Amino acid sequence: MERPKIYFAGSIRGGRDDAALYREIIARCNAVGEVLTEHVGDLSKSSLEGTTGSDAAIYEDDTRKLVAADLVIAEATCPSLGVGYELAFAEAHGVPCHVFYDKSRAHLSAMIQGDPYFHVIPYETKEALFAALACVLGGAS
Ligand code: 6IA
Repeated sequence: MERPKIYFAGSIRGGRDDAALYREIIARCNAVGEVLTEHVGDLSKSSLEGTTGSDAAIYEDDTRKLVAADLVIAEATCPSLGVGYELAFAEAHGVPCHVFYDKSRAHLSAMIQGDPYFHVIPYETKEALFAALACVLGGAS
């Protein structure tokens, strides 16, 4: 695949504690492909932006991008209803999903961990995360 379209999923209204980490993951994804969801790593955006009537537009836009994506990279340490929904939606449309989470900080939902469709990648250090991400991206490009 020449420049894969990558849908990055990370918590927004579920909590923005890991937004800086999302930005770093997105930067690495952008080095090999086209990230369709750069806003997820935008530290200047509040989690409540878009609450005044545009949620339907967000849903339409994100589901359209998911169907067009070659793969999903999710960072799921911070629990997020939206990320869980996106993963199930991607599975329903046959889009490969790689789900990273920091096992020293979180227990991943059984609904993700227990679904053999998902490539779940637990990590404990940023170095381990980025090494595993490089393997995934190397296989996708
Ligand atoms: O339930 P959550 O809000 O934590 O869900 C996060 C996931 O849903 C992310 O992976 C996004 O792809 C998607 N999502 C949630 N809110 C937005 C959004 N809000 N814009 C685009 N995708 C969204 C407005 C902009 C925002 C950066 C503040």
